[in-house]
This record gives sequence, structure tokens and C-alpha cells, in this order.
Amino acid sequence: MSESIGFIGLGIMGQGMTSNLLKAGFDLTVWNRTASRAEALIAQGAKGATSPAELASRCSIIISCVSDTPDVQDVLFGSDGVIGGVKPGSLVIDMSTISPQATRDMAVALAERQVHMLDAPISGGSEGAAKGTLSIMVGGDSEQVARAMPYLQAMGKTITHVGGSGAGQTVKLVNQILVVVTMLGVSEALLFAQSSGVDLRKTLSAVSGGAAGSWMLSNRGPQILDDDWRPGFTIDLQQKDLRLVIEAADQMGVPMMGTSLVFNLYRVLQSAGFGSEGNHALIKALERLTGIEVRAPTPS
Ligand code: NA7
Repeated sequence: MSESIGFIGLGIMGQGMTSNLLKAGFDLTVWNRTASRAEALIAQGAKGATSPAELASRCSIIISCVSDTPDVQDVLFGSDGVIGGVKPGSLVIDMSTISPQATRDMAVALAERQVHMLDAPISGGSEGAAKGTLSIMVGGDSEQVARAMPYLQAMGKTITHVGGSGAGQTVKLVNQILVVVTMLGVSEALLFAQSSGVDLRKTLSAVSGGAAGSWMLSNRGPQILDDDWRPGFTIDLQQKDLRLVIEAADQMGVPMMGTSLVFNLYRVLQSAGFGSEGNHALIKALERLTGIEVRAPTPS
């Protein structure tokens, strides 16, 4: 028998994820801080809740997908938070990307109330959330991972149980290092191609299928050429993740040269007012430094 699912946080990612839970036929209750963002889902068949506490009192699995560590702490433990309504035996699945250490602390606090917790951060951008093809990195107990699996499978394609509490968040940070350092490579390669005078669209199609191919190149490269800076993932949120990487690396004493460089380039863009653009706008920082503009004629 399927459980009653509550979902907190209907942002860029939460919209697609909840829509896929509904399509799969699950009993879904939603709450979002800005209530208007829940209207379309409620029209499609989701139930509305008046607070995270009320949502938790009606659901056995509570999923959160909000911005940052303090926001998860707020929706779980703040006034009107999940803790005010949650029933013993329930399962909280946090799909936000937040601090691994804070995640472990919250799992301990929930366990004191006989509530289980998994960390299950996601990768795949707004496209992956909409298509139900997210990669989900899960930390926590095997039994609870098995319990969560049907719901995770409705939202994602590659679901990997990577370890105990907090391990999902750690692996997500590994993912973010790969994302931004790849994006730096894509940006530098396009600057070089532009300066060399080769056709940028032909260049992309020539290199995308070879050893240099990547999701970032295939999905964000064309957006750069089209001057399309709409976010699959915003610079502001990317910075939040890079801060988490740099903090964790600092605690371990591990140098992060590429990640630190990208963090500083994004900081330049945030100061210039580009924080709400997609993370592929990284190239604009290199354009400012070099005076080279990467633009391709509009495709006919
Ligand atoms: P968005 O599109 O910026 O959405 C963020 C969501 O989180 C949105 O629903 C916000 O509500 C909600 N939010 C943020 N802070 C709070 C607090 N304090 N209380 C309640 N709700 C809050 O982000 P994405 O969907 O792209 O990403 C979400 C997470 O997945 C993030 O950790 C990424 O790194 C991965 P609002 O609509 O603004 O009222």
C-alpha cells in the first residue's frame, strides 16, 4: 500500500518533482512558503496544507526541497515546522543540497522523536526534475531507502544509496565540483573557439559526441550560443553549494583549486547582478576578463 506523501518547497526543482509524483498516482499534499506557487499543482489534484506542521500531521513520508541549510532547519524545526505535527514512524526525506554535518545533526534530532530521515539530494537540473530523470544520491538506513524507493523512482532515474546519514550530501558536493569545473572548461573552450573564428555551432556538434562530451556541454553550450541565460540552476544556488564544498574541504585540509576559482568568478557575477541567471553564465565572467564576447548568429 502506498503512503501519503507531503512535499515542502515548490521551487524550480520541486515543481517538476511533485508533478511526477502526481502523475505516478501517489496521494500528495503540498506546502510552499509562497502559497501562489502551489495553485497549479492543487488544480492538478494535489492537496494543500496550511503549514509544514499540518502537512506532517497528515503524511507518513515528508519530502523537503528548499534552498539552504537554515531553510531546511526552519521547515523541519522552526515554528509551525514539521516537528510540530510529525507522527512517530514517519520518514523525512530531505532532497535539498545542504551541509552534510547539519544533515547528520537533524537526523539525530528527528530520531529522538522516532522519526526517520534520509538525505537524498538531486542532480539533473530543471529538465531532469520535469522529465523524472534526476540522479538521486541517498544517505541513511537501508530499510528506509527501500521504503522511499517507489517515490524516488517516480522523480529520478539513477538512484544510488551511497552510505549512512549525510553521505548523500557529500556525494552531491562531489557532483557540484564536477559541474562547475566542467563549466569552466566549456567556457574557456568556447572563448578559444570564438577567438579562432571557427563556426561555434559546428564546433559544438563536432566535440559533443567525443571524449570531451558532457551533459554541461550538450545542454548548456547551445544555451550560451543562443544568449539564453534562463536558469536550470541559478548562480546564487550554485554559490551556496560551492561554499559547502569549500567549507567541508577546509575541514579536511584538502585544497580545491578549480572550485575556488569558479567560486570567485561567480562572486564577480553576483556583484554585477547576475545571481539569478543560470550557472552557464560563468562564461560572462571570462568575457569580462578577456574582452572577448562569445556569440553565434541565430540559427535559421
Ligand atoms: P528555488 O527555485 O530557488 O526554490 C526554493 C524553494 O525553497 C522555494 O519553494 C522556496 O519558497 C523554498 N524556501 C526557501 N527558503 C525557505 C524557507 N526558509 N522556508 C520555507 N520555504 C523556503 O530552488 P530549486 O528548486 O532550484 O532548488 C531547491 C533545492 O534543490 C536546493 O537546495 C538546490 O541546491 C537543490 P518560496 O517559493 O520562495 O516561498
